[in-house]
Amino acid sequence: GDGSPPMPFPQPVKVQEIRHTKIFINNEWHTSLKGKTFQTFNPATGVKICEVEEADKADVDKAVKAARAASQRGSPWRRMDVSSRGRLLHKLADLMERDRALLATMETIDTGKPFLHSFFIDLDGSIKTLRYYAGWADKIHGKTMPVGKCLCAWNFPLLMFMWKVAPALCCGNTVVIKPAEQTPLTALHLGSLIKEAGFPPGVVNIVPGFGPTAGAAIASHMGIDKVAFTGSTKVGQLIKEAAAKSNLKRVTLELGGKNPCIVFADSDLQLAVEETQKGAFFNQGQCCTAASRVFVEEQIYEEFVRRSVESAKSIVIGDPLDPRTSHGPQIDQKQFDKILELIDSGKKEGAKLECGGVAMDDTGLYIQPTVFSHVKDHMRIAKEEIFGPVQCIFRFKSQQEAIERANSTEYGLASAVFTRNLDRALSVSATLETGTVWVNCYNALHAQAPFGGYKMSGNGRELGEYALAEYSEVKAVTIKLTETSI
Ligand code: TXE
Repeated sequence: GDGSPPMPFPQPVKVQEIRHTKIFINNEWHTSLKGKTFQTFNPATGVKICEVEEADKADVDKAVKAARAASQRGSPWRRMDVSSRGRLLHKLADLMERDRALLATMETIDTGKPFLHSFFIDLDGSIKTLRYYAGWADKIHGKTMPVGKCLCAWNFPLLMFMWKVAPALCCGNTVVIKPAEQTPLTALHLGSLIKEAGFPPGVVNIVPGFGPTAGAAIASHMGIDKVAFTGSTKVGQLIKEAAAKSNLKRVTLELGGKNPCIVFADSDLQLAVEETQKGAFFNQGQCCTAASRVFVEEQIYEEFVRRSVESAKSIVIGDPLDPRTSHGPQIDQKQFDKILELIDSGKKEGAKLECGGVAMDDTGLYIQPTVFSHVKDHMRIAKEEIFGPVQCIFRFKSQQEAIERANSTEYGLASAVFTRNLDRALSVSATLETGTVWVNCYNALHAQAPFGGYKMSGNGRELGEYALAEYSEVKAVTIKLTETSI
């Protein structure tokens, strides 16, 4: 080497006991008013990790009261000057850095995602999002302070928490957040860090619980001004309906996708193979941005499929806490069954199963990375969000045809174009009906760049300067002057 000491490789920590399992309101830990708890499981082993206090409507009411009180005129949060608000967000980021290995371990135990992914992707993204919005706190002018509320998915528990909480706090809001029932642990640990960082009581409240109870109570609550949701399109519709029927609260939705990649014959073939496959299999395929439809120009089709299969077969499946592992289990039995059922439909409808297609035979919810070639647009695997490690490869002849097929879906979250011709990359990007287009790369997400969907992939944008608009009200105060100079 160059003589410098080797970089210490991050290692998971031994988690003896989960310390934070209760409802977090007013910087304090509460038991559920109904006295209920629910269990959270390690999807790699099926073993119960712990019991978590279950929030229901009454607990949500309590959290909303706390959030409302914390944003009253004259409250410490309202009186706090904006630079101090930014410093608090930075302080929270410092604490997350201190507890980074622990948080990454907990995220891995709760979701099954490989430890190094938790450490380098989820933690890195969460901390960067916090710091990005910490920087914005003293650069926003003349906004009022509504109360916000967020509901999160289980595929990126910490990251989704930060994508919502960081811009909301940056704008001076107070929040009530319900993590997904499968993955409450890291959100609850963050509760302890929020208290330690010195946020006033009630600014952030965390209510672990289920969708039809705690989630629905939030969506229809009269005391909540805005709800941000990440999850399925079906539940997104329920939330918008509940918002409309209660107090017309603002809603932003980040929903499913069926994201197309268009690979032209003039692309860097190896790069396209690697990026589209990472896009398909990252997080065991449990990404709203999963590269689930790969359109490949006919001249390079066979070679593209050959290399994709070779690459899929080399993926290291195993214990997500083992740093060598790059592919873990699916989140739960329901998702596992849904994925296998869709794989089966692909076989029946005549797509060619190139590799994978089955579960691993030992314990846990592992599914082998699966590649289908000769997929046709009418098949279910071409239309439905699979949310599992399944790559579908299609063949196309002309640019126009590829664009039309890419756009012929009810979704519009992300897409990608692979070509060495930048002219073509730009003109194809302009025609793709998706909130994000990646050129010669995939899943390139940054705290600075807006993210969100066209069509049924959602409403509104998260991240970047655009997200600030989602967490603030604009007020025009017009003053008639009685004296005019000159
Ligand atoms: O999602 P749900 P599920 C997609 C993916 C997956 C499918 C089902 O295709 O296979 O959705 O997953 C809360 N009112 N995505 O069943 O049900 C729930 O408690 C209010 C895409 O896990 O949408 C949880 O916090 N809230 C996605 C959250 O909604 C309700 C990420 C997500 O659960 C509710 C996850 C209700 N009536 C799944 N019902 C993405 N965009 O990345 C449930 N919830």
